[in-house]
Amino acid sequence: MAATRPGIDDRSAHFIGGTWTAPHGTGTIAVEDPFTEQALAHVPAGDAHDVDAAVSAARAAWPGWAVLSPAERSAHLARLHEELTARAELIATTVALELGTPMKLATRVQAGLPLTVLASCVELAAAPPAALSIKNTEVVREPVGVVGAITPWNYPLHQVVAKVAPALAAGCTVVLKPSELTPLVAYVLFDAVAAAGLPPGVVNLVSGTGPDVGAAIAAHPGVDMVSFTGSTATGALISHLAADRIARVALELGGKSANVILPDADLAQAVKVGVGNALLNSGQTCTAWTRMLVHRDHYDEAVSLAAAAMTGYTMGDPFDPATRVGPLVSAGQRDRVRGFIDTGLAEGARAVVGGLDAEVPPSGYFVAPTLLADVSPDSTVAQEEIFGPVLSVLAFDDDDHAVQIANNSRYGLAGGVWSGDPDRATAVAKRLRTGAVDINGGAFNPLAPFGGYKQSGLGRELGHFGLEEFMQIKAIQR
Ligand code: TXE
Repeated sequence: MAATRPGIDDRSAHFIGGTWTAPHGTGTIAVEDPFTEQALAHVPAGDAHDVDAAVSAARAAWPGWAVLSPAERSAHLARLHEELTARAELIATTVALELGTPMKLATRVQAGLPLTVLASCVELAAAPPAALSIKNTEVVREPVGVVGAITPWNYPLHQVVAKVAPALAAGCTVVLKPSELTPLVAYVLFDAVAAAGLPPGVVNLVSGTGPDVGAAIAAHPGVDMVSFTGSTATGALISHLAADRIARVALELGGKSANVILPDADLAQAVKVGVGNALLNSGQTCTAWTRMLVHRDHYDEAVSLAAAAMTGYTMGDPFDPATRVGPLVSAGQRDRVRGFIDTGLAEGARAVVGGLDAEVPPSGYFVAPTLLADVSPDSTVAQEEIFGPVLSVLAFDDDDHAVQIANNSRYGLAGGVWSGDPDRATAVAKRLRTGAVDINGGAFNPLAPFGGYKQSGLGRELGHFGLEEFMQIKAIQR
């Protein structure tokens, strides 16, 4: 029996200066449901005029927002948290519809994570970093100003909240452009913004494409800082636009994380968690452990364990409770991922599970969970961010070799280390050139800094470090 699927309304306005505002032009964007492959709803295709209006509103609101006390800004964010919490179920269904995340995961992560992060920003806003005295100098922090936030589709509300909430907490005002593939959940956030009564202009939404609206935000002289999450190629483009006027940029980009399973680890547990991590959100996760590194002596056993674990990940309708893997976000993303699998096989990898001929549901942009063995560290599938349900298993000979393979990447976002010996695990973790490492599975901490080394980005999000990205440092000499 087919699962019941809720409907969703069209949206016809941007949110500028505290009110729903008609777009300058008449163009619209059809948002697709990646499971039904049908249009779900329409949103405005904004342009540079809309961006101008939103930046003016944010600039006008900034002085009043910046002079509020930390307690006042925290109280505003607490009201927003209440309003967003009241919409938790709507957030989960909206993301299940526009992205295809299975409902259980949509509830726990797509709705749960942004609420946790927003709650952490209520606290951060109330207690900003204290002034520091250095001899005759008082060092104080001030908000950067107007922030342009450009976000992707894979965790469409989390990525928005991880920018908007700390920016507001720091005393900045914001112009947001969500991904045109998944803009509908951002509209749920702005319903909450309107209901919470945030001062007009403090946070603004302009819906549209990257080249039309994103680029106009990144190039706008009234935007003091651009905070971007997305592909490394688009991140570089945005940096160039911002560089022309020396605007600050924060970039959260791609990843190719290694999950290093040392020979003294609990292999069954490490492989099971590793497979789950790689398949989370159909593999559309920047921190995904897409390279499983296993000691050569345990390689065959690890591949069999991973294969057994992977066959339990059932594909299907995100609204069917039995579904553990949803479709990819778009036909383009599905084709891109299939292209990588094709290249991987051509370069000598072996598909132990899944692959290009595996059966997938008749409707929806599915790629079957795929386990690639005999993957060489320099091959395309071991180097490029695939952003789909594809896990590669690689062999190493000793700890040094594992570290060398793990660091053989232009990315440096995250990683995992598994070992029965805490000192050995920590020693390896410290040698990985990445912004984060989880030992034996770790646990998510919303106050821990998040960000990348190398081409995975610039700056940090979340917690105290994330808050400080949105602040200037001033020295007052006496
Ligand atoms: O990302 P884009 P795409 C990676 C992942 C994925 C690949 C392509 O590997 O397969 O990127 O995804 C806006 N000026 N990640 O093409 O283009 C765009 O509208 C200004 C990793 O969807 O980077 C959207 O809001 N903005 C990643 C945002 O950039 C522009 C998450 C991201 O889209 C623009 C997503 C332009 N010229 C993809 N062009 C992660 N780090 O989590 C596009 N945009």
